[in-house]
Amino acid sequence: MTTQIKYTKLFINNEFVEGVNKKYFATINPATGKTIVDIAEGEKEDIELAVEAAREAFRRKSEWRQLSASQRGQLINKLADLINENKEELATLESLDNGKPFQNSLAGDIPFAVSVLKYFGGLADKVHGQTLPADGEVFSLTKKEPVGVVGQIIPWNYPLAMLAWKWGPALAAGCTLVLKPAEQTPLTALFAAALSKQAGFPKGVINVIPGYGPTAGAALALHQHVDKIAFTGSTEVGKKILSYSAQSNMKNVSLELGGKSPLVIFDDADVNEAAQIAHDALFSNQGQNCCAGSRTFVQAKIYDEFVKKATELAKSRKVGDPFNETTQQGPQADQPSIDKIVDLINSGMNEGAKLQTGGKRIGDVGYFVEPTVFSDVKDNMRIAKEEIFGPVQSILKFETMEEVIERANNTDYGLAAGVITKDINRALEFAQAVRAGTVWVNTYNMVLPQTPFGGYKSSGMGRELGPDALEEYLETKTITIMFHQELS
Ligand code: TXE
Repeated sequence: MTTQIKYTKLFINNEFVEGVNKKYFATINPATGKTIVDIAEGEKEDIELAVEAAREAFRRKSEWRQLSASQRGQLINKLADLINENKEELATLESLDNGKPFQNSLAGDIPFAVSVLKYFGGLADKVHGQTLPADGEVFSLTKKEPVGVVGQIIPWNYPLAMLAWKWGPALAAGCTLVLKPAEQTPLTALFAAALSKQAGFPKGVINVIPGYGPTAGAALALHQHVDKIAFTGSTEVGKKILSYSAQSNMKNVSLELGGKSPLVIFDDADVNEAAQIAHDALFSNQGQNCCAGSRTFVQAKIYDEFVKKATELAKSRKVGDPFNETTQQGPQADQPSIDKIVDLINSGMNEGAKLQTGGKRIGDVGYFVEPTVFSDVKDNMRIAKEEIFGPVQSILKFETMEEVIERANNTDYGLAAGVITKDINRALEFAQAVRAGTVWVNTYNMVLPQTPFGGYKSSGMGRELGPDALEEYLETKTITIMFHQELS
């Protein structure tokens, strides 16, 4: 697939510019391992310039600050429309850079980004405070205000969708922002930056600095003049982000981190349907999904039949060129991902899980892995505890509700969970007992613009999407006015 790459530089103040240190880094096509194009590398000095631009754009009485809330909403909607108009090109860039099947980018990631931006465009003029029955001769009210200059650091698994999750609520709230895309996947973020200028966002409101985590990312999270940092990525780096906040200016932090989400299948479920849901829950997006159903718990009575179906589904999964229409699974994101996945597969075999299918890297061109299924997985095995972030399904057996609730919750993570059953009481009992930010019943991976998404425990803090996401970008100001009532 050849496509012209139009945007390769840093985006500051509505202009594409070279980095201060004139450095470049290669963005790689994971299907071939070859360089797509060299991208300008942002470092601390560039973060300084971008934050300065965002601060200027946030200044009192700036063009951005003088827009009405509904005008901000219209700009966000305009950006969403432009993304939609350019969906073929954006989907091509996304699949080239990330490796996900083109059809998934075109029918999934890009429209999802559009609908998320539209949702927040619509919310922009529905942000309001309260009047409060405060004690004394006062009239008290609250006002919601933008938190200020926001730093946003995103991963490579859903590059444009993650951007929309971050930009939508920040812009609706009235913030200005500096985004650092993942070093593996900067292309669609730079294209979106160009579209934001076309949509009419004033200069400095949106800035995009491609670069590496420990340099550009850390400089953003450590910056004294960044009022809030929003991060999606590994739990390990999430911990660093919290400490960067503490080391600098105590900026607000929201984190969307890893998971080891349980999907529980009771024995009254239709086995074929359940196996398909569980397959999609794990294998979609090459298994690179923070809420992947990566612990498949199946009740004893249907366990053997389920394992058989799950194995058949994995065996029939078509792996290959992301631009081939029949491809269901493209390459993994990069070499470190492959190394981690292969290491965890080997640990599963060494620790005694039963390999039903897959288990190896495919060839040595690009980063492809066989769809892999393990049965007889035990809770203490690494494949049941660690986030694999690859096409590896781990199937565990359980007997009772009490047992499965305890085992499902026996993890440091708490991002999502699922339950499949025809019995509403079972579904509700599990949904209430599981410690996770999202619970799906008889479905999985239904992440929607309108519904809050985020983690319990080490899966993060704060919520994205839905009305809750706006709160992450707002401060509450209380105004109390003294007044004396005339007594008649
Ligand atoms: O993540 P990182 P990686 C998990 C998943 C995956 C593992 C490693 O298990 O296998 O993390 O992936 C930036 N200061 N998830 O290494 O390093 C980095 O440049 C500031 C789950 O890609 O966390 C990128 O933009 N920023 C996850 C972003 O953080 C730093 C999605 C994510 O990279 C930084 C991705 C630093 N010191 C991975 N170091 C999910 N929740 O969906 C790195 N970054």
